[in-house]
Amino acid sequence: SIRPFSEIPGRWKNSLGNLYTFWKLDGFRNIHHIMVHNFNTFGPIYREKIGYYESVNIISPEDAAILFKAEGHYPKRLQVEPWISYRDYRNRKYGVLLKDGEDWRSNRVILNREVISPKVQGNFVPLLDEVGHDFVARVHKKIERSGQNKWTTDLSHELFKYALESISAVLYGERLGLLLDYIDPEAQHFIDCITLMFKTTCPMLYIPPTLLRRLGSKVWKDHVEAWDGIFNQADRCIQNTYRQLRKQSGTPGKYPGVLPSLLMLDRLSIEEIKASVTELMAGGVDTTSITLLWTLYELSRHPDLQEELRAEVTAARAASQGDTVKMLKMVPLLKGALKETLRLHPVAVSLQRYITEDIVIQNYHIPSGTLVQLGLYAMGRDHHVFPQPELYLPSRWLRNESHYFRSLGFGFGPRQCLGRRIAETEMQLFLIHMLENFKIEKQRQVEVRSTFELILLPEKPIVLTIKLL
Ligand code: HEM
Ligand code: 2DC
Repeated sequence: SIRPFSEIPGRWKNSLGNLYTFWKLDGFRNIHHIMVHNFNTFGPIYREKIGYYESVNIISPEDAAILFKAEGHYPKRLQVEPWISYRDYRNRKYGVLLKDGEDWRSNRVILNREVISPKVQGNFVPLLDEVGHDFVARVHKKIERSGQNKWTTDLSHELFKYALESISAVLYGERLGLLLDYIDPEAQHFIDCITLMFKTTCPMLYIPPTLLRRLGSKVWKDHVEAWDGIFNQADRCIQNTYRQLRKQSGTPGKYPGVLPSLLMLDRLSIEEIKASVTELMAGGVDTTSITLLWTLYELSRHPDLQEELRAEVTAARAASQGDTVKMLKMVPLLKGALKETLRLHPVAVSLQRYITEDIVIQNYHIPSGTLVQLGLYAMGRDHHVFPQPELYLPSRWLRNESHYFRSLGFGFGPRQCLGRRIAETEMQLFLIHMLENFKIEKQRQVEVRSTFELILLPEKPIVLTIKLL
């Protein structure tokens, strides 16, 4: 018989005590490891309450399927409270990231057409391909200057610039020029603000930001400063595009970018467009750059795999005869590598939904309205779900092993990542260009773990050596 909600195992009775233990364990930065530990202790389902934040946690793909079937017509994930507080504080509109209900859906449907529908990918490819070219040219220059046929570096800063250049090209149809020698201080400030914004979000997931605000705490002030920097920079870019559009200075026939398309479509208000475009710009930097960094790290640790991927890319280049869109359809192992990176190093530690109907998971009754979290990091490393989970094996995504609810790095369904198509295209093109030009090698055998700064990041710098082929 089905067991009641109150019998789900876990520590959910003393929320303040849990917050204290969590804090002592440095839980803010280790949430992913704590989740793995909890699944090991309690099994495939547990309940938890830390501070004001209560949830049921699950780990298996079959349970994820039940969860997403109960997400309803307006899927709602955990609200990141400090992000909401900032918008309210500064009187700024929510974009698609923070909206809910019909308001979310009506905006999302319009954005989908311009950002994630298969028909727009072809528009993004030439823009992103050019950025990929420029990145390679920049690395060539760095190698030349080193006088050693190689360049050893922590690539993260270069990757942040690559990602910002890419997302800006797609959003505004224009190049910022971040891959040139001159470093634009405004762009660098924007990048720093995003990092600070993510970092200062973490403690406020568990302590109400409105309380921290009244206490005049540093973390709230830093958070406000970070978002102010993000919005100011995005406003400048948006104003710029808007002015140019009014002057009608676009080239006929050329894809103008996401923002001009939205403005010309005229189905969202300017304020709504601004809010969502700012979210796309801010969401487009750390996510793809860190995933690429992890991928290069894995390639450096697996030289044979790197050769195999290079062979796939070379063959696809030859067979596609200059048609880059076609080429992207001929690199399944490369796509497997990106899935494998997100399995071991997901950007999001969990996926969450408030369920809109009663469900039964692991034979426990869960009432409608409950926040249910799928432990994405824990699932990716669970040997019940992935045989030999510790191995980086892109080919596991080609074999007919079950992929049922296993590839969830971008989330699921109508509320999945809006930037998914851009992110995938950008990352595939980056890797294609890198593999065609360079060999990636590692320093020593170092195992790098993840740390939670709202998104999961490498706990220490990853130093790689890039060599001419
Ligand atoms: C939402 C992952 C890149 C913008 C999400 C979600 C995940 C995710 C897991 C939540 C989905 C859900 O709840 O089902 C990733 C990963 C990325 C990436 C792994 C890259 C490797 C990007 C980029 C952008 C972006 C490049 C912007 C261009 C967004 C937005 C949402 C979102 C706006 C909220 C969508 C909504 O609520 O309707 N992302 N993301 N992401 N992402 Fe991404
Ligand atoms: C963080 O417990 C851990 O894609 C929390 O591009 C639950 C949670 C809720 C929402 C998740 C967040 C986690 C991680 C970062 C995500 C976010 C939704 C969107 C966001 C996954 C798992 C992200 C990085 C967006 C950010 C866009 C923003 C900068 C404008």
